[in-house]
Amino acid sequence: REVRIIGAPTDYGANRRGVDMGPSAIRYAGLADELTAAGVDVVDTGDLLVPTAETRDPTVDEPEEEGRKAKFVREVEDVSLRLADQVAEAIDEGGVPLVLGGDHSVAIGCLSGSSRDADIGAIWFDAHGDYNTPETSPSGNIHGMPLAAALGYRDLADVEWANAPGLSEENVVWVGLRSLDEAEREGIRESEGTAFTMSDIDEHGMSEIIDRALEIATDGVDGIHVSLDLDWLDPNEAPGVGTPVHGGATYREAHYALERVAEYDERHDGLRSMDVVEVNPVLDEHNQTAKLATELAASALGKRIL
Ligand code: DIR
Ligand code: MN
Ligand code: MN
Ligand code: MN
Repeated sequence: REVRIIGAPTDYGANRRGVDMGPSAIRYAGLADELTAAGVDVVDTGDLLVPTAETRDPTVDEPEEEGRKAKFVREVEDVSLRLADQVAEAIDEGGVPLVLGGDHSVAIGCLSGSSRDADIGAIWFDAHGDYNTPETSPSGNIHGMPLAAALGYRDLADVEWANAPGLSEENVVWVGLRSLDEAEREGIRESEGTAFTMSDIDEHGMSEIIDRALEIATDGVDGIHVSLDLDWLDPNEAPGVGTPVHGGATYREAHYALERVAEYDERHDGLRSMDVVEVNPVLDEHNQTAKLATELAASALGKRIL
């Protein structure tokens, strides 16, 4: 199978500039070679054209009502629509799209493209829930909203360009949560998705948690989308992210989880699409986080130790 790399160099969704350099940093860290060594055919389609944030006004088209915030919503819409088309096209042509962020708002286009003609589940490897909406978000940053947008949650229900038609909430699994905003926590508690926190991983171990995550995400669907926010890992491993949170997944826990994704894919051909997001080279140490992103992508796509 062909893995199709699609760069999405956005930084509309986050408040730290630099995450738009993620695709370059990840390529520079040797992604194509790493994937080739993992035994897959790699095609790099280059980057989406993304206007520089400084040339845009973040507040244009923000929801009018008081207390609703979604910065750069017009730009995120434009990128999401084009990205969704590319993701859907890659899948149509028999490939697995591997989208390089950029901030986590790129997951909106991934999920909507991946679920265009299929029922999908999603595994969300992230310190954060990304389940805010313009109403609940304290930051107004869309990188904290992609799952809520894809699921059409609350005030995002009518935002059609952001909704992922074939993604059902029962097949959404968060793995490694440790930082939630207040309203977001409520939302996740009430959601039909399944949330595994870092405490769950402490208690049961990554092996059991990833087992359960795969079982839930893949139940009754055509395939899954895997979203990998590098801040899922502990900042000791992945310092180059905009919103680091202590107490994250270790290097081996992360690899193991993604190796299990590859194993599932090998048996069921069920990894439909993947994104690797929030790598910020400006905050990184010697491209360590980008390097880790390439290694983890390779693990998910079939790299084996033996
Ligand atoms: C925060 C941060 N919950 C927000 N979210 C992040 O802005 O909504 N997601 N960093 O990965
Ligand atoms: Mn995220
Ligand atoms: Mn995060
Ligand atoms: Mn147990």
